[in-house]
Amino acid sequence: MYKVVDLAYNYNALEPYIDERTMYFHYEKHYKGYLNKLNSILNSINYDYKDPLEVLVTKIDEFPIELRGDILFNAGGVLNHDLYFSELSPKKNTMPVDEIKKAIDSNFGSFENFKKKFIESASHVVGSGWTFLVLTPAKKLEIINTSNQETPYIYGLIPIMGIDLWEHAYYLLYQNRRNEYIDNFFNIIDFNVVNEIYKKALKEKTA
Ligand code: MN3
Repeated sequence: MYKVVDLAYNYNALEPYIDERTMYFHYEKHYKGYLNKLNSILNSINYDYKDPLEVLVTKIDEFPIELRGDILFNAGGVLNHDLYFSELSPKKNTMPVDEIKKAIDSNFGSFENFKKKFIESASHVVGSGWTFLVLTPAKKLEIINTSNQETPYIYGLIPIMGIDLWEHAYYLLYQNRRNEYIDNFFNIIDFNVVNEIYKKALKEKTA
């Protein structure tokens, strides 16, 4: 079975930017919901869990056609939330460091320019979806939006950082003020973690 990634901080640790109730429901109910649903579908077909999840989603045509949509949705939900909950922290490492700093500067000109583009992209998501910073097979950084729980891995892109733009991620605290949630994301993103994810991604072979 695929496993939950532990939360490295308390539900209230990201306040005032994300409140305790939102974190509790988001992690305990939404995230674990995707994971439990995915495992239950895969158990129903006696899947052997041979591949890491980011590989499974690239082999979706090996699964029964009637299950592919639900598998992709829930696997994407798990992958996206594994990233989201790991990349956030109350530690205030909110400025790019080391390799990710160099890469952001060379791909976007400056952190300020990157941040502006990321926020602008996020503001264009309609309905439920995500904005991601991804590493392309050519080792470039790009910003993309995806719908629902679509994971960048299905396009051969490795997600480096991502913001959850589903209402369940912000509505209890922000209601309709999604732009405030997007701006505040930059007060709780941990670039030490993003840097480690980036360095790991550089070593991986993309699809
Ligand atoms: Mn979510």
